[in-house]
Amino acid sequence: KIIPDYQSFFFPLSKLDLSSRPQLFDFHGVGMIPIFTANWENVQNFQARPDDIVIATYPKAGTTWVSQILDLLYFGKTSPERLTSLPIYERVPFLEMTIPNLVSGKDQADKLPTTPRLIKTHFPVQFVPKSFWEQNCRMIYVARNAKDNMVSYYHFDLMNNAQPVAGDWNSYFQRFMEGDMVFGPWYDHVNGWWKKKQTHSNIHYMFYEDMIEDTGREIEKLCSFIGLSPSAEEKEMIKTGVQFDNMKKNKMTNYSTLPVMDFQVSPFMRKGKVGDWKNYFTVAQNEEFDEDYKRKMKDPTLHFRCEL
Ligand code: PPS
Repeated sequence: KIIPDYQSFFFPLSKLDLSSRPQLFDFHGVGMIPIFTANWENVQNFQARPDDIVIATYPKAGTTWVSQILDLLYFGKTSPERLTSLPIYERVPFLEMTIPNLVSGKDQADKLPTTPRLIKTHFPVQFVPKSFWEQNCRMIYVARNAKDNMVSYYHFDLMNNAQPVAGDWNSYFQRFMEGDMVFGPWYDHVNGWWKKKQTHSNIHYMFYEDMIEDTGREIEKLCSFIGLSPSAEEKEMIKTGVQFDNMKKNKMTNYSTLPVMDFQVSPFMRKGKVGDWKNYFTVAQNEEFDEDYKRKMKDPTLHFRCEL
């Protein structure tokens, strides 16, 4: 195991003690918390390899889902034991995650024995270490409509004791629109990566809603982007393996091994749906959100679906 102490480190945080929650602070214009900035220099100096694959998302947009798909595509046949014995956060290190006295995401990524190395980040595009661009690495960005993304992030902030206090829904709703979130405003994140994609052909920009609509089709597109041609049987197995209910049951993908998350409050694999925002947004909030959204999202080529 690469990080044997991960769980024991988080154990003290596992009690619901809101006073120990981190405070959001401004970091180069982006809301951050110390566990994502403490190793900044080392993370920025990360030495990428040309075959590294970056999985980038705004938090709660489908990182774990796409990570599991890629891990299955690359290693499902050759080292299936990896998928059944290592949790997703060890197979796909979280680059900027840095916990004092523990191996950092950057060191974990350095030591990954696989080729390619699958590396997760929630960085807005301007924070991506330059070596990834110099090496022309493939990057897979997953975006999710803002309303569902907000609801998912709210539940995550309620249950994850390593995140800032979520507060009540109404204040969270305002904060999301203001962009006072860990990893900054959703709006800047999805737009920043979308713009970068126009000049960087090695970015594959995916949408959570498309994956829900037709997972098989999106796996096909991923395969052609990374240049893999799995058999029809393999693709079928992957599609089944990554269905929401199967990933929710799977201890290696459902984060139940991290006590920092209090599943009594909300599970990591919560609903996995498009349109759950309708259960949280009031009619007035929806109107306010749509008005504000129009002002912020000016690029007509970037289109999200809030329902299917
Ligand atoms: S994190 O913490 O940022 O890495 O979270 P992330 O994995 O990006 O997003 C978590 C949300 O994705 C949903 N999810 C899935 N939906 C459908 N199918 C599958 N297989 C799947 N796996 C994860 C997960 O349930 C979270 O969304 P919500 O809306 O909260 O359920």
